Amino acid sequence: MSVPKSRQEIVLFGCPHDISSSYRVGSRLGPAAIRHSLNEIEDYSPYLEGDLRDVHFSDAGDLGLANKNTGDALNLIKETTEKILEEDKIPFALGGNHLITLPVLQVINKKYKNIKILYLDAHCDLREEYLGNKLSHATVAKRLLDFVSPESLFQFGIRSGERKEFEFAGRHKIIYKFSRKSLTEVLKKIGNSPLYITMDLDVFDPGIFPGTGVPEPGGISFEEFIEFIKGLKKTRIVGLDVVELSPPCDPTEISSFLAATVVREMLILIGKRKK
Ligand SMILES: [Mn+2]
Repeated sequence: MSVPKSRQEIVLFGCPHDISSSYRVGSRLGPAAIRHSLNEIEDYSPYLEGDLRDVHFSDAGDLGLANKNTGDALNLIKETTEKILEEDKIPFALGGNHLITLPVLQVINKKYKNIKILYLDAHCDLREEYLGNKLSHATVAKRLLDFVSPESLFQFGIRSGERKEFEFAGRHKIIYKFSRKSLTEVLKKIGNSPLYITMDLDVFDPGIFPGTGVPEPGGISFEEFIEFIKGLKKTRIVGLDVVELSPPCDPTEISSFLAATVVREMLILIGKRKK
């Protein structure tokens, strides 16, 4: 099994796909908005005390998904992830809607056995199908369970879904309270296993992050997010994504700046792993 090295390159790539979004589309514009804001904010993070300029990463740009149907879009995301892994780099996908997580993890799951998934989101995403569709941003967690066991999926920030989804999550102990205490419990279960982080930005409270397709009240604060990722310093992150920024939903651009800050923190978190 390939173990990530401390100076392993992280490759950002945009997946501007939102065809399956159920309500407000626009997350296809997410990657471009994140890049734009990332350019504007400071490189230095006073939270993690690290600098983007010390992180070994590159940006592969956006995949050409604009005219592709869902199947073709997912295949192109898969092929791209395969190439990044072949070069022994860490894929960091920018959404797009949450469905883009599926092809990335399908590929990662083939390379790394015993993959664990941290799933930050407002929504369970545990429906078998949504609006007659098995491949949807509202079913993506369920699709992951087609090839990963429920004991390997850890959801945080969840506050919206059908009764059936919460019952399923309860039976399999998938949902955890958003706190350092729960995270510590989960990190014990994860141990040194390869870890994938999928971050649906709607986990944040819509008061600070209105720029998303399906906002849910009662979300986390930025400070809670920072405390959370500080707890991840010793984990073995092998891939990640940040999804569901929909720039048209927030003309003030506050959401884009928050999303870019999240991406900066994630890059620094991985870049700062002990040498
Ligand atoms: Mn969501």
